[in-house]
Amino acid sequence: TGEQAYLDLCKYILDSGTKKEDRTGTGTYSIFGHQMRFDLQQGFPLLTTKKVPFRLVASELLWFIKGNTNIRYLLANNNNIWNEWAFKKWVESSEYSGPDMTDFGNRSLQDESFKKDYDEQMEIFKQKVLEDDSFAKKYGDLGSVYGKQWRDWKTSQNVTIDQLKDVIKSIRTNPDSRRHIVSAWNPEDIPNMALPPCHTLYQFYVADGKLSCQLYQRSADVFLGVPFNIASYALLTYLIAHECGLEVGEFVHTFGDTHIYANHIEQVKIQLERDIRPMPKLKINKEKDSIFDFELNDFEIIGYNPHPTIKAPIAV
Ligand code: UFP
Repeated sequence: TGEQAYLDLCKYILDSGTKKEDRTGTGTYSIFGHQMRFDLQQGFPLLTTKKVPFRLVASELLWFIKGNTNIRYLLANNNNIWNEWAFKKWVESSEYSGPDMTDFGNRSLQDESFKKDYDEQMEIFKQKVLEDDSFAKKYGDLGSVYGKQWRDWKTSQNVTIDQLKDVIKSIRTNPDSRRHIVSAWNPEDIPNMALPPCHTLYQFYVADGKLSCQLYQRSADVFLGVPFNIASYALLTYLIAHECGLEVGEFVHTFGDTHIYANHIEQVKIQLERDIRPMPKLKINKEKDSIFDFELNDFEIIGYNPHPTIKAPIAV
């Protein structure tokens, strides 16, 4: 369990994964179906064998919780993790008149002079999203991503479902229920999404005064995505437990296509050489009750002393 389970998964994929082509053209080593468990009573599962940027995890999660789908909120919090998806929509639109940005993800890795143009256009794009309301509305919004499905799921009858509010209510009023589920997988809406949800569905479970959470992740970039995803759902579990007056139990992370990209292999090997350090703790501002009121400075990570960051290219 815990971080060792993560390292064991990496090792298992390197040893036994099947070479498999993928949508991004990068190529992966992949297995299908896996599960890891994290006991949240032991501490906060932020990996220590490389530095995981908690600030980005937390601001993204708050963005989901608020039901916000516009990258303006993320940019205002200095969080750039969703920029490429919004940028893509902008450079493919008829209003864009800068240099050609086709396949910017791969080209900026391979071509120095293209990367300069790309960085410049991205900077212009970010400023416009931050400063120009109507531009932000049109090009900063990612559409039907997590925040929308969690807080504002539209039914065919044009009724809105707030899954997050509902699940908190059901945990409080009927803790033994086996229906504490939030689904981001909305088949009707998939064509409107930049990226169909990777964290597809999650379920809560209450026993012995503790709240546990299980996530089904359909597709997992084990080196870059998963450390982030573990921390994000652990934080969500802490926040909901806090609001419901429960202790934290376990985070159970269940996977579908579990892969390491071919251009992450060397990085994974470096990480596997490192020793696990003590788990940090999470401190939450006890003066706030509702998860809908939390802001970034209501959380603090204590005792985090990770090994250094390991850089790797992201597949877009
Ligand atoms: N991915 C993650 N975690 C995330 C996220 C994306 O691992 O939170 F948003 C990875 C999984 C996969 C890629 O490598 O992003 C999504 O591609 P696809 O939709 O083809 O599965």
